[in-house]
Amino acid sequence: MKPGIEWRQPRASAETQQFAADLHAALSRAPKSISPKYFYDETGSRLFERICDLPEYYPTRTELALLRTHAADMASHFGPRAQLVEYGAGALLKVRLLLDALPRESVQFVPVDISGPHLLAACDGLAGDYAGLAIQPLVADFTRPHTLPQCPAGSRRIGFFPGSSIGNFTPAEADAFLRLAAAELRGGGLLIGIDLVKDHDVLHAAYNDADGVTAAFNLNLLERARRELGAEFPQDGFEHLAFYNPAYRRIEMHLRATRPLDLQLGGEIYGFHEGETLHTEHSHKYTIAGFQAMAARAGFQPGAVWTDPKQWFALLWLKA
Ligand code: AVI
Repeated sequence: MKPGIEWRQPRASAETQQFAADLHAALSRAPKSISPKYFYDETGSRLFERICDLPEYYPTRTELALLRTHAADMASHFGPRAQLVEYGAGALLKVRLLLDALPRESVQFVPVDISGPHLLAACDGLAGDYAGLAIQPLVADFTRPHTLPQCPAGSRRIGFFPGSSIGNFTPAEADAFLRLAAAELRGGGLLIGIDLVKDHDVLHAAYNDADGVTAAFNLNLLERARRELGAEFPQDGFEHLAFYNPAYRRIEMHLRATRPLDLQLGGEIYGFHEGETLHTEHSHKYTIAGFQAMAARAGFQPGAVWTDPKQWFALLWLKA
């Protein structure tokens, strides 16, 4: 290094700093638990895409089939012109099925996602395939107060929240999101995907696939901490645990210590006893009536419901 040139440690991104702070907090509380949003780094997002294609993981396939079959019927609830707001937009694949059912000039599409680079790349792809579609991406955390682009004159604001991602919220977070959405969609409505209560074996298999992709997805959270934050813990110190908790109607995912061990993070040491877990995700399953009641408390009026013959998944129209 040349004399006089100071070498500085590159500054961690804001997201990495937040991950570090949240992981310290997660490991300090009893029982230990962290937000599932930290699953989704590059590796985690790729693993999630693989999960969506697994034979055991029915939600993606079932929701796509519902959208393919009923998109025109769903779109008929939107009114003649729509500002279509997709919450947590991601790869923008499912919305294409809705867009295909709408006259292009009648829609302004507003995908909202916290990850700017991914959102803009997905918008480029969409713009290439849907020439003439008005797209106004918004980089924001949609669970927090944000300002949507003004709704074009004569249009209704329609929300789209597929994937049963709401199931990963705590009940308080789900309620807060629905209230926020009901307020900003007033006069329009929300089309939302929810995963339904069903046979426990089907649920268990969906989160314990034979190829271990869900296990890798879960374990990646701590591997990410190793890569990004320099966390240290024994290589085979944790194992994937996923089970249905009927009292809360949710799948719980945990990382379970295989033996007594220490996890070192930024100068702190966090002890785990054998079998102790870090709770990484809950995935709530709903009844249609139960979800509609929750939505009604938040300010929506329940409307049409589309579900598959086995009633494993549903898309709900909620009038705001
Ligand atoms: C994104 N979310 C709706 C998925 C779910 O089913 O709760 C995340 C997931 N976790 C394990 N497998 C898939």
